[in-house]
Amino acid sequence: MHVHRYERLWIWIGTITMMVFFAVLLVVSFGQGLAAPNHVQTIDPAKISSTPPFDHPGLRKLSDGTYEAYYVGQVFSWNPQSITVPVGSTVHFYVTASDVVHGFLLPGTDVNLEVMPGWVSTATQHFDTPGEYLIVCNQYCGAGHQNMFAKVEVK
Ligand SMILES: [Cu+2]
Repeated sequence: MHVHRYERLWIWIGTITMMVFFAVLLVVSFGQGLAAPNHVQTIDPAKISSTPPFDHPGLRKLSDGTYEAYYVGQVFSWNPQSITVPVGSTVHFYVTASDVVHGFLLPGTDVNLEVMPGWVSTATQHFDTPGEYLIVCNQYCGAGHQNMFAKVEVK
């Protein structure tokens, strides 16, 4: 069967492009460990107030100097309202909701989580710049949605 020169060229360009995309996918998923968020941790939304560590939301310092911050979202507030960490800290955020779907966004950082009742969403952020970082809900959750915010103070 005769395949025209240009057709053969485009078949090769298409094949090589697909191979490059596949290689990028392999490097990003296995080399850099990037993956879609998954439901590693679940929680009964009706029992958050008696399920550690969400029964006492807040900040905990780990032995390696990093921090874990446990947040519970409910209409229309975050618990805790405010945490303070030193400059240069790495904070692992663990966020869940007790009622409806919320969003957990720290503008200017990579932290942007969908927070659903029954699931624990996680993100890690390194804070190199001192200041007050706002946490806002970016999923409309009801009439008081605009009042749903908290802050991270980095000093
Ligand atoms: Cu909201």
